[in-house]
Amino acid sequence: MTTFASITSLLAEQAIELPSWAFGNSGTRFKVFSTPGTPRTPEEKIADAAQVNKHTGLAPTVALHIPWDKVDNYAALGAFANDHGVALGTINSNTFQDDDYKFGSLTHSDPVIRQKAIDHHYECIDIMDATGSRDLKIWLADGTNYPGQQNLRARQDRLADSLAHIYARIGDIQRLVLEYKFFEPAFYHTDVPDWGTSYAQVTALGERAMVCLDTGHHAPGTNIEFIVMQLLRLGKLGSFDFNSRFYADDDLIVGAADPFQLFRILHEVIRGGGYGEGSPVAFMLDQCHNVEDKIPGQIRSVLNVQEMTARALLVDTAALDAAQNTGDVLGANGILMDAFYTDVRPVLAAWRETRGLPGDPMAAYAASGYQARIATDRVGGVQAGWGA
Ligand code: PSV
Ligand code: MN
Repeated sequence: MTTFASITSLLAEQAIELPSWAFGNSGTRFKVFSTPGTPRTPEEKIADAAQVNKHTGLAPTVALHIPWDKVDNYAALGAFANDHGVALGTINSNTFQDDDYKFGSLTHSDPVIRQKAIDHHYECIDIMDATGSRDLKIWLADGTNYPGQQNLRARQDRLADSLAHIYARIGDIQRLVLEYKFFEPAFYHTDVPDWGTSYAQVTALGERAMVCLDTGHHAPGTNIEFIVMQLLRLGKLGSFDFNSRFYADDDLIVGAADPFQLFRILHEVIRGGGYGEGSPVAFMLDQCHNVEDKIPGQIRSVLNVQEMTARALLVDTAALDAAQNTGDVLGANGILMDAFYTDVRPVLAAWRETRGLPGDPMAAYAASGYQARIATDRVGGVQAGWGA
């Protein structure tokens, strides 16, 4: 039996990157609700993200989305983040909100528009140089709605060519991570629909190009942990965008819809060497808080990841190997379920306190008065929202 004491040093290594856009307003195509205290600037988003780290010790970096988080001076923004106890992380490009990209960006048939999309990525790499960010994350909305609308193969070839230009600009200690999504906003086909396509494209680029797995980007019923295992096995799992879904790309709090799936994913991550400080796998959240308060929504999210990581670390792997190798079907399943059903919340709370953190970060944040303070202080200006 694995004990909690034996996993705390690994738990202490956990770092989960927060998305700046989680702190802005978001919604559906039907309505975006505003929330008192919503940040108006990238600095205010970073200040809010720092609250999550302050109460949990789990979220030392913040990902930016360009142009949503455009500022004049990125080095100054990085210094601002440092002053708040966090650092800037992944830079996300955005080629999905400009009229020129109606029929595609990196895959577009018009070389002028394709170059514009490539240039946007060059700009993102310049920002990475200024912020010290390691990862450029690319998600493309490129795709089509109708059979016959476009030449699928030509688009794939143009994508490979565009990515090669971007990759050539990536610095020695930087990486390109390519995210896949099986549909939306395009409904007939997307140009990077699945892990296999992302894998094929990044493998052609080189070793500093990896796959990003967004847990919300799969068809219902997909065995995501199998994909995790395979990408780790191939050495190409670069990062996660964690969130949870009931139906499509719901972007809900990770672990809320299906905690068991999160546990299974983390079990494969740990087994495959994807966990811990030396691992190439970056844990990130990609979520939107449409009706709940955003800062506690992010605190809940990182705690969910921590709780399922602890349970996955508690799996008795020696016993599991033995059961698996002797064909003990129910024994093996039982060993996994024993870990999954272990309530780690009390021991995690006590352990947090030994590290100078609040045992109950949700309660500590609620008691801090920060939410009321930002609601009072942040009056006027334009609240950040999805796309702003
Ligand atoms: C696309 O659905 C996505 O998952 C990509 O990661 C984007 O950058 C992010 O959402 C923005 O909402
Ligand atoms: Mn994502």
